[in-house]
Amino acid sequence: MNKFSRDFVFGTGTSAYQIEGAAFEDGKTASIWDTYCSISGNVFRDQSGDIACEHYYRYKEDVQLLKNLGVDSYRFSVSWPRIFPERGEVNKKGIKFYVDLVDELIRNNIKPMVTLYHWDLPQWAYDLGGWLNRDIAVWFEEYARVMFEALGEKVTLWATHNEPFCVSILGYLKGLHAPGHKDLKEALTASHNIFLSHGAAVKAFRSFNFKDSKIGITLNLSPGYPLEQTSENIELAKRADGFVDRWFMDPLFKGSYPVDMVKIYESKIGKLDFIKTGDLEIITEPMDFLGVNFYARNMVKPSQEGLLGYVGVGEKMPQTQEEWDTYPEILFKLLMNIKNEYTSLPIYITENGLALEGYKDDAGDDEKFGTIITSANDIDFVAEDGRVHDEARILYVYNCLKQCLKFIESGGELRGYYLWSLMDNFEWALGYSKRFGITYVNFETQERIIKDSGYWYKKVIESRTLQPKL
Ligand code: IFM
Repeated sequence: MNKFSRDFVFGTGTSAYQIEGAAFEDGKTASIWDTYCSISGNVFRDQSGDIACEHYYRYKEDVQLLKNLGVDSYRFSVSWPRIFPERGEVNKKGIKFYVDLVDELIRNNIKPMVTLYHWDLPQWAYDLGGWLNRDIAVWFEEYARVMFEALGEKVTLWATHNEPFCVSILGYLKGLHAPGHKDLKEALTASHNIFLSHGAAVKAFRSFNFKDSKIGITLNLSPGYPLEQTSENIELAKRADGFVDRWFMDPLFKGSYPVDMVKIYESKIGKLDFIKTGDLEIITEPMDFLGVNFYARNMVKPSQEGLLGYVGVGEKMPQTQEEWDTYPEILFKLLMNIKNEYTSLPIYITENGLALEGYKDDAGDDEKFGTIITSANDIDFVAEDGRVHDEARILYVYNCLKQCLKFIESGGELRGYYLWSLMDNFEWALGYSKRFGITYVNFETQERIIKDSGYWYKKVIESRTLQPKL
């Protein structure tokens, strides 16, 4: 089979903090990312999402871009502090922005997919304990209800959260994302409270009795692989899988945390006493779909330098400019594993894409955030013909989409694919040094230029067939 059906959903995605800009407009208050970016040294060249792609002002132009690309659906997120600038205080202007955006999408025949939480926690919520305070499930439910009320069934797909792994592990254990903490117990507490808030929001959603709208969650999954086929390596790969994937899949679909990981974590931080009786029932509130974000696999080798006895290795594999071990073939196995081990729910690939270097200058020299530019093809830039020739991105996405077709052919319920990202944007701690877009953004002028990958994707969507080149 080499053809996607007409009802397969092709889309692209973005998130609020990464594209909107207008950081303090129309009543919006700070999120933890505004605060994190304001501290020198946290982000590449001390950049921020203050202006980003100015999507808040240019959303109509961006909807035309989506229309031009021919996508069926657009995935974006809502900025919680735009809606609730303070605890218990709803901001009508913030709601209006998303109502206008959704209406504009629908007028242009594009189905909206909305993520409620894509990392920009209101600063007020952080000041009250953030994801470490169980009460956050109540605040999140309150916020979710306001959005369900405002947008309701105009939104085809709702996702409660994007990548709880990143929020908890990168934000609370590794100190790489806001709020920049480094504490294992905090990270596990945060992930648990994220799940509680997810369950509460799904339950609230059901009370609206929407007929044409579905709800789920988006997880980033990155299967663990041993560098060598020794029993030690294999055991550690299982552990890596437990750390990144199973810790997040098991509670949602099996109603329990993986026993091997509980044992390891308890040996480090004592009883996981933040898990209370009845919590897993809240967390397993039935959903309608699973969103999977896939970028790379997680190949490991033993090392005492790693918290769990291993470190990740990617050197031998083709890499993106994020230094990720991209390996499209793994996507099929990952999807089959979800189907066989976890759930028969419909799956959407809610993110997949490739980062290329964002600067032609000496960005690669940056000590903390830079990577080494290896060839001209690894940089996204506007060539003399006015185009952006990003063949590497086309090839990567082509290979991933082939894996999607293979899964569908094997009876898998894959309903859609959202390419990350609609346009170049603020790549968190890496600032603007990496570009993920299928549209190039000139951050000086805000000009948008569809890249070759964008034209290629348009052809795929129109024809429903795959070609490795434009
Ligand atoms: O840009 C991010 C996105 O916000 C979440 N998933 C991974 C992307 C690339 O790093």
